[in-house]
Amino acid sequence: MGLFDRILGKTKPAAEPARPEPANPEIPEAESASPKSAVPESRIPPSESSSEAPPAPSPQPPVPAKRSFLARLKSGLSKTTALLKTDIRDLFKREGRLVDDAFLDELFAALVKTDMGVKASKEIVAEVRENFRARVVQMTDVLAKIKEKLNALMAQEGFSGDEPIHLAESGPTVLMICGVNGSGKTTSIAKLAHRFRSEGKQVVLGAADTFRAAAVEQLKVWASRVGAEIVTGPQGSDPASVAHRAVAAAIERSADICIVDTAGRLQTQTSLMQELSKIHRVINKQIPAAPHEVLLVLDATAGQNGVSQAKGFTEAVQCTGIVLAKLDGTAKGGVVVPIRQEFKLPVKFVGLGEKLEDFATFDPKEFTEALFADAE
Ligand SMILES: Nc1nc2c(ncn2[C@@H]2O[C@H](COP(=O)(O)OP(=O)(O)O)[C@@H](O)[C@H]2O)c(=O)[nH]1
Ligand SMILES: [Mg+2]
Repeated sequence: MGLFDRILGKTKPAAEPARPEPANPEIPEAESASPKSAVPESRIPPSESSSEAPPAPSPQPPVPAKRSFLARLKSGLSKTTALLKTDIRDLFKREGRLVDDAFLDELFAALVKTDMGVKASKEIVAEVRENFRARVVQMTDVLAKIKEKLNALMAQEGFSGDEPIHLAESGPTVLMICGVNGSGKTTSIAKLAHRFRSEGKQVVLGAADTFRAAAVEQLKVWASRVGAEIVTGPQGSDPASVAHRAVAAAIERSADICIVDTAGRLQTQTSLMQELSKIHRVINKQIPAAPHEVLLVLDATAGQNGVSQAKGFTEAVQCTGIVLAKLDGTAKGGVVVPIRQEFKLPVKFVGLGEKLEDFATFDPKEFTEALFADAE
């Protein structure tokens, strides 16, 4: 136990810049529900929002071809794969290896290191024990069994991975994005907006991270680049009001998609979590089925820490899925497994870099393939 605790203990909680809690987090909703605010003064057309000339948004083929997706995923997961590869190869230094307790312990340690969690690692080891105990096995046999078990562990009902976003039958589809500071929310919004734009959809962004002026500026630049409209509010203003105006603008413009950014917060900051619920309520008052998706953006480099974040956010607002950002920067890519196992929350997208294209829908089978790419 000590060994595994130590292995897991290396995952530090994500450092979070201290953020003062607002004195009065519950600003009356009446203000934001005012019909006057339906025409946002601060809504700016993309061409005026940045000095950079935005590229003309042209409808392109939407989703990248499967092959390029797998290649991208493989390169994104390369750090996790390299770790696994080294550890698993080390288990098979000799031709074949006897599956005994020592082998199973080493295998467990290798799996846990990827942050797939003790539970999943134990289940995989149990499967290997059951199938190969006291036998001399080749690496390929064990790998095939590990992949099979991983796929079974990650199998999720009701989510095919084809269209990860639950689209509204009519009117705008509203997506609300939440997560801790720096997890990759704004970048993921830009990537999502880019994806929708390339499908020819009209997108309105709501800059409801009113906490930092820089956050609004960052989203403005992205809006301009992807050709989306943006609704903003003054720094420190009520984020629910910005969210309200963004949805109102999307309705007024008959836009297809409205994506609402929110300020980073810790799942332990009660009043900020209440603020998030308020944004959710305000959006829901405008469109009864909205927000159609509440996506929690997790930083894959935080590994297991993401699991407790998912719990806190899901309690405050019903999250519908996860965007796992920064998968390219970590050897802890295995964290997808406990997130899927423990929350029954689909990992809908993965972030594989800082560019707009570095984004892919998540498919568990491809994930397993990529995780063990070239290990054989
Ligand atoms: N390598 C990598 N960096 C990312 C990814 N997503 C976001 N980032 C970077 O992470 C940092 C924080 O992202 P940001 O979107 O501002 O986070 P937010 O505070 O949650 O809105 C920025 O430097 C981004 O460029 C990703 O998938 N891969
Ligand atoms: Mg942000």
